[in-house]
Amino acid sequence: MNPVQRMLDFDFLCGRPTPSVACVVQPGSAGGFQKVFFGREEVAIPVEGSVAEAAHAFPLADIFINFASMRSAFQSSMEALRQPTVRVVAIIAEGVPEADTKQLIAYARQHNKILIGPATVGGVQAGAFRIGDTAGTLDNIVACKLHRPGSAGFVSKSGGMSNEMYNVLARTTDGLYEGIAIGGDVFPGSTLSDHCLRYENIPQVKLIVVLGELGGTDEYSLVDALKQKRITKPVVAWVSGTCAKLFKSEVQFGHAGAKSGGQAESAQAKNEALAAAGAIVPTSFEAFEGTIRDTFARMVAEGAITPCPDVEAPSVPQDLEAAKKAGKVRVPTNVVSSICDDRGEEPTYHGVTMSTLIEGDFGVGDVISLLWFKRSLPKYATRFVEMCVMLCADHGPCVSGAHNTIVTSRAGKDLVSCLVAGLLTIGPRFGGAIDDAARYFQDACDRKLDPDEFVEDMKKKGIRVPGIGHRIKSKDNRDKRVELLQRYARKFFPATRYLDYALRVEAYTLTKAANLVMNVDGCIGALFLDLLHSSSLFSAAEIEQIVKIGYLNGLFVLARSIGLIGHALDQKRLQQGLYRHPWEAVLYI
Ligand code: Q5B
Repeated sequence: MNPVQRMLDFDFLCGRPTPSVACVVQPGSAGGFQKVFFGREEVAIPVEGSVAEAAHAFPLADIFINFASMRSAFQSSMEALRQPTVRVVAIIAEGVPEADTKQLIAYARQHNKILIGPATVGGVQAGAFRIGDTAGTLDNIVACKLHRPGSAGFVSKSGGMSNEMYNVLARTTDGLYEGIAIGGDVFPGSTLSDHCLRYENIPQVKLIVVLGELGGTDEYSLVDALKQKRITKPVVAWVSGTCAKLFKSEVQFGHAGAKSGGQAESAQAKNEALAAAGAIVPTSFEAFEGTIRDTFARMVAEGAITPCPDVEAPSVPQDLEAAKKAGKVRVPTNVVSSICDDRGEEPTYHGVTMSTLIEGDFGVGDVISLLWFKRSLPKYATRFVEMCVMLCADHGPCVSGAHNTIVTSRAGKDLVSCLVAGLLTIGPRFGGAIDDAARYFQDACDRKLDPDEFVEDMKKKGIRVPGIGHRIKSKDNRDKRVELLQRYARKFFPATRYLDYALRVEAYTLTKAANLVMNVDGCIGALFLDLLHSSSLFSAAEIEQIVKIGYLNGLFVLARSIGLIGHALDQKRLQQGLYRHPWEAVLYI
């Protein structure tokens, strides 16, 4: 889940009236927005294209949280520090080069700005604002009472230990007011003492808790501040890493800066110095919790702290995905699909894997069988499907579809528009008569109507027999495609009952006019009926459904798309200009 959502969830828990995130900076994506939930409502957080644009558009936003990678964190952080409206920059990335961090630190100090990180989870002001993922899950936040302010100011290097300590503070005090993890780099943007000095000036912070670690000399600045009375509030502090002395050689702990160096950098030396300067230092990490509890209790008893009251946190609605995963809700699906599955390791077409199709002896006919008919068809059938696709791929530039595609291409339109312009001409007269041919031939043949009876019956109804007639093909100029399909079917199909019937219809229509031949649509329609009925692979109900819902025009659409794409590209390749129909080809009436 994205960090903006997590920050807004925290805001909602705190009872903020508005989200703490003003905008998201995404270089090159200005003008958009990111959809996130604020409690139960969805809100749109604006996306700005640069830090400068964001600062200009949102002058009240004074904290810049940088989630950029270590490679780009420096540049964007520097840009943020340069904005007059930006007061604090937090860098989450680990591995930012030390030289870059030093430059950022120098600039921030010169311009009185606060740099948190790099390599930090950030920080949290209880009841007000959190940086990114600080303090973890919403359940943890409520358990640690971070949805409302307490009296403790906390600072540590480690983000993980901060989470641990927020829990400790919730159990031992009235909770956290503000907590910062400065990050474990050798050169943190701000130091433990920087934040302690800030806490000294925040009236709501009554007690300061510090968790340092071995390595570096940061804790000595705190020692100095305590000695110089620049920090007067009670400081309970522990420097972890006392176990380092048990190792014979130098030890490097989790953080880049956490390594046992000289004696002064040891946890023991720093704990001793802090205690000597007036900090309340326990005898061990185990005793840290008790020391905090005792100090807080004493301050309450002395009247230095009036514990902040507990507040019940509102419940943040669970995200659907998380609730689904946890089995808490059931959600109806939006779509039902039964022909393929792309969720597994490899996509399948009706259960057949891509590898099977590619590595076996399969072709487009098999793909159509699986995706359209939801079964594997025998070789003679898939070959027939492929023949239909091959034979109908194109029929010259003058047919309706190709003409439309050509005109569209010459009008400068894109490939998809050209293709669609051509496809949209496919219908009852042009290419889209296969389904109707199958329907009428099947009905007439099954009712054992004499072909002449059928044709005359259609005439009475004013319906042209689908699959019969052609603009240029005729009795003496036969359509080669129809001949090829027939020849194939007679050789490989178990039966050709419907083809035979269609030919008897043709014999009758040819007595009326020479161009009333069985055309390619009629031939495919009749032969598909033969395939469906004679292959024993389809039940009667399935055949009825195939014919009823209209599978067969799909073959022409699929095939002719190949040719139409060819025509669209051809026109572009030939750099043909805008087409204008000649006046003389139009009868003006
Ligand atoms: N008459 C195809 O007509 C066409 C009749 C008929 C009874 C008929 C016409 C028709 C049914 C739809 C059909 C697919 C419009 C065709 C294709 C793909 C293509 C295309 C390509 C490719 C042609 C003259 C006289 C009239 C009509 C009568 C005509 N058809 N009677 N049943 N089917 N067929 N479409 O030439 O007495 O004078 O009024 O609608 O199957 O699209 O290559 O071009 O691959 O791209 O314009 O092959 O047959 O004839 O309309 O002037 O009619 O014949 O009633 O009689 P024509 P019309 P009358 S394959």
